[in-house]
Amino acid sequence: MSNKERCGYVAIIGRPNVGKSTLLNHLIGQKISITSHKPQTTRHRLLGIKTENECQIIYVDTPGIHLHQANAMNRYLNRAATSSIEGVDLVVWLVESLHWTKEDEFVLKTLSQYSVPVILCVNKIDQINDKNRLLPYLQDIASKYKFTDIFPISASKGLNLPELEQKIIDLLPTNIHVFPEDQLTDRNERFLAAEIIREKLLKRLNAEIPYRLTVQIETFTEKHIGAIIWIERQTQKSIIIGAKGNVLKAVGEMARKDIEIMLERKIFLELWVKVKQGWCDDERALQQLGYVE
Ligand SMILES: Nc1nc2c(ncn2[C@@H]2O[C@H](COP(=O)(O)OP(=O)(O)OP(=O)(O)O)[C@@H](O)[C@H]2O)c(=O)[nH]1
Ligand SMILES: [Mg+2]
Repeated sequence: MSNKERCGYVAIIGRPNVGKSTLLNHLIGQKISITSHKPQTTRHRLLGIKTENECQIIYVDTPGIHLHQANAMNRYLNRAATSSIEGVDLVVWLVESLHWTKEDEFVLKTLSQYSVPVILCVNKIDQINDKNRLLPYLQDIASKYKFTDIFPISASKGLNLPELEQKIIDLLPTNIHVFPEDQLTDRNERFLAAEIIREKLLKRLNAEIPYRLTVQIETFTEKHIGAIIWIERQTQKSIIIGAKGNVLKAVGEMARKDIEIMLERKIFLELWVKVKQGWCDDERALQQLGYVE
């Protein structure tokens, strides 16, 4: 090991929809984690790795920590998020500017059970018209915890992200690199393809349905990817397929284009919709469908 080599794990934590995955993608400089305007988009812990010169930052994207733990899936999401805090070198905690909620309070309570340093990022500052409102908000949050630092940022616009990254680099421990320098994530193409399909379903479908489905890759060859969209009830099927199959067709086309960009080759994408009764609240079904820590 070169004596200057540095490496550390940085967990990105926060309630759903605050912009964690958007931040991870921007910091890595490539889209790895799916994003959407709906809460509970991220369901699995996922690493985004950035190696530059002597420094390797291993970002950990996590599901949003939330209060309403209605079913086994919700509990899995919270477990996956909170267990990601254990053993990391640093936490980046995201909140949304001017929107403090009970879930943020819950995240704060969770974080205070660990002794890990926490950088607070107040995201979506691009949305604030009256910038004078930001300072009192920052002062109020700053008084809640002993933060290592506080950054007002915009994850989607890239505001203050170089400064945030520099701070993270400054805090990295001396360590040998865990991953080869060209590796961007710990997840394979099969996983990422399933996520891309789920992202398009989140974009295309309204209300509750996206929370009640999951995507499982059945076939993954050079030219052909086949995936099952598992739903909870027969009645959800017609919504996902749409009139004359238009919804499923649109989802398939959008997903195929993104998967082709990721794989850098043409593929044939086939989607099926199948029912697995009540899978969201069934621990065994969850495990079978890849929700394993
Ligand atoms: N205006 C604005 N929107 C943002 C910013 N960062 C993220 N968003 C939007 O916020 C929404 C949620 O972003 P995600 O990155 O999916 O949020 P998340 O925290 O990963 O959400 P979960 O995975 O559900 O916990 C998306 O519509 C993003 O485009 C930002 O800096 N400014
Ligand atoms: Mg996310």
